[in-house]
Amino acid sequence: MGEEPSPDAADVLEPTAREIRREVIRMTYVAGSGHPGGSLSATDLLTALVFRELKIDPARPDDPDRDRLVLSKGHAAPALYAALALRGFLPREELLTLRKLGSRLQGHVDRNKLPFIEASTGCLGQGIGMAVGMALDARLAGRSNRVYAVLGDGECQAGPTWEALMAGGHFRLSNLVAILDRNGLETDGSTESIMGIEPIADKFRAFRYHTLEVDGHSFPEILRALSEARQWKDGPTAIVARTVKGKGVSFMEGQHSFHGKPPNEAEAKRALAELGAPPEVPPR
Ligand SMILES: Cc1ncc(C[n+]2csc(CCOP(=O)(O)OP(=O)(O)O)c2C)c(N)n1
Ligand SMILES: [Mg+2]
Repeated sequence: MGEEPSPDAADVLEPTAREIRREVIRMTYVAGSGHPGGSLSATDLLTALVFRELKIDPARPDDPDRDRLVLSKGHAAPALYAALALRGFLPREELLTLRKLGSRLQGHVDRNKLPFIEASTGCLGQGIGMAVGMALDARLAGRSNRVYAVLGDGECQAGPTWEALMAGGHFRLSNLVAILDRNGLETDGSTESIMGIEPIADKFRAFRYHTLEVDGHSFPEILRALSEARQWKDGPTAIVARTVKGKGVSFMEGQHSFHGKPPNEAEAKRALAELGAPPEVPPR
């Protein structure tokens, strides 16, 4: 149902995603804290959104008709900051101020600090509720903008998520897309060993979401699903994106230990080399 993405979509987006991943490594290394694992798993999803799907314009951050993105898993802030910087919403040099006192780049996204951060998140389980409110608001105001929420799979263990999702289904919010970063891991291990969320796609379906499952690192699959969501008029869409925590850095992939731990100097240099950059880290 979704239109085929242009054949060059991956060729264009992959170098951008790689650049975002490099920035995630540099930022968390210099900050000495932060969440590289869940930033790297969400990078391709955020790249597809920020560079292709969303109707947003750095020159008009307050445009009421802009699409809204809610990073419900707000700890993946480094990936969103890097994507927004590369898209022209903030100076690239500012990225290295992540988590510094007085910086606009807080450890979790803050809507009062930066353009196009639509909701302050980080307290898991709250973002989808705000996204549902934004989608309802758009409908009531007669605007055609769309609302996208990116959730974590550990986050889905938080109860408010389900009340909000239920409202989205009940009100048949076809302008709402919930995207699940299904990396299988949370802070201390696998979601299924801590508090299982499967069968997660069936749960979304039961909550009246048109539910699609994709490889969250395949741009053609992500873009096709987003296109299908745009065409689906009979309620909200959920996209379950299978991802790898730490994607792109061999020693972080599939490791929950890098959930909230930055790379040390040697690790950062190795990660940058794997991501095709000179193995040089900025001064701390
Ligand atoms: C309400 C709440 N409880 C606990 C935390 C601490 N916390 C931060 S990230 C995280 C794990 C989230 O796992 P997941 O959603 O799977 O994130 P991802 O794997 O995408 O990084 C937890 C428990 C929090 N931010 N908010
Ligand atoms: Mg997870």
